[in-house]
Amino acid sequence: MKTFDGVDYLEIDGLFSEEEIAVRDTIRAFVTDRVMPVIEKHNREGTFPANLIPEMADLGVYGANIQGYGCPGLNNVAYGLIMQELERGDSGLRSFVSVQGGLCMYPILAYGSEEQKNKWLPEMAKGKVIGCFGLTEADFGSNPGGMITTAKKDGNGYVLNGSKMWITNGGVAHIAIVWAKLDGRIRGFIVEKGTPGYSTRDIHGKFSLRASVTSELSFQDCRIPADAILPNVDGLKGPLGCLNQARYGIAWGGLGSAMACYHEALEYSKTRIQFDRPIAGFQMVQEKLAWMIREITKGQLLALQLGRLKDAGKLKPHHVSLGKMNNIEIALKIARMAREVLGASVNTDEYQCGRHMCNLESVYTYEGTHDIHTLVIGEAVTGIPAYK
Ligand code: TGC
Ligand code: FAD
Repeated sequence: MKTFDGVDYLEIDGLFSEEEIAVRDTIRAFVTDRVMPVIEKHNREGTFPANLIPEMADLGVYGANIQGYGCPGLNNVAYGLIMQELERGDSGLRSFVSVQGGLCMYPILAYGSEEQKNKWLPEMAKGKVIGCFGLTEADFGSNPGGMITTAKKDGNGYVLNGSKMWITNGGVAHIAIVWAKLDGRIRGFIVEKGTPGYSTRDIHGKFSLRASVTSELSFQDCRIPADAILPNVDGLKGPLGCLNQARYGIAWGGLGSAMACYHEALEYSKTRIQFDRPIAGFQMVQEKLAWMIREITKGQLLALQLGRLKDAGKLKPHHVSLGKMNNIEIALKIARMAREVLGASVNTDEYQCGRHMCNLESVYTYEGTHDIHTLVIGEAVTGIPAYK
């Protein structure tokens, strides 16, 4: 496989530490050697490359920014660079890792009991236990606070009823972090696969994130033990607190897709001859390439500042919204522009920008749609929430 040199128009590499660069380059090589040779096949067949799960565990990507419990304890910039490199391969791979770390290990770490942390986190870091995160319901996507899945106290435990929709890793997960209303308040529960009354159904026929498992979760009189509840949080701030972690990673991940598409368009334009010259020599193609490199560079600075703020404990949810919103918007536009540069060639999966473009259409929507993040920023600057 061809090596990937990344994109560094403005000597931004000089702003990273040696350790951050080393982590990035390790994951970059893994994606080049292990992901790129197989990803188009998985995308075509609609399968997740499950054989890579233990290899990624060996690289320490699950809960990479968590301290203790068998996790590497990297800083948040190194963690972000891991997300960038994985999404250079495919958004589905980054999704898998974001859900495992940001949406499943994080709530156990932040809201769980010491017993729950010791039981689950080391096994999840090793990739032996896979998680999924059930917040969205068929009728409650942008408005998760309206959820109708319930938990009822019943003797020494709880009974869950309801369903969750569009859940990444659902069908392959050993545990689900499920958000449900207990006496009208949102609470988190760890539900183990195989619990009677808990079932999953994979969603097929997807246009995007085809190399990722997306499922519906159903709970029918599903009885779970008393120690399944996450004891240290209640209310919508519980799941939204997890989303801050995953959205932060997505801000970096989008750059990976954008870089892959920029690279492909640049290389193609230098070798594609029309009117007896490389199309890279035409002003309108150069305008596209210049726009791509401009926006990638701004996106890199944005992601890096988010990471430095996060490491300093100063990152606010509305900062994360800016990163997720901006970097996925530019990545999607870059993928569409790359598609234009490739002409008809983009119609086959010999080239990757069509796959990235389709993936990014979903990334634009999940973890808070582009418009919801616009409203989060609107609220931050005006003080007036405009969601309802
Ligand atoms: P609102 O009244 O504003 O807030 C309720 C409580 O939550 C607190 N809060 C937050 N806490 C932590 N982090 C945040 N980002 C927070 N945003 C709000 C807030 O302070 C309040 O706390 P308290 O103590 O007063 O109770 O809530 P709202 O109902 O008006 O909704 C606000 C809105 C629309 C921004 C929120 O609902 C939202 O973000 N909606 C989007 C839903 C979403 O992002 N879903 C994602 C599902 S998971 C997913 O897509 C995974 S894809 C994974 C992959 O494959 O990579
Ligand atoms: P809706 O909320 O119905 O929104 C439809 C449109 O209306 C959007 O354009 C939206 O911006 C707009 N809109 C809604 N409310 C407002 C408003 N107040 N103001 C202005 N515009 C508004 N969820 C999970 O819980 N776990 C997962 O692992 C997960 N993985 C996913 C994987 C994939 C591949 C996909 C596609 C989705 C996944 N989701 C997951 C669900 C995802 O988070 C939701 O799709 C997303 O939050 C949007 O909800 P919705 O699809 O119901 O759209």
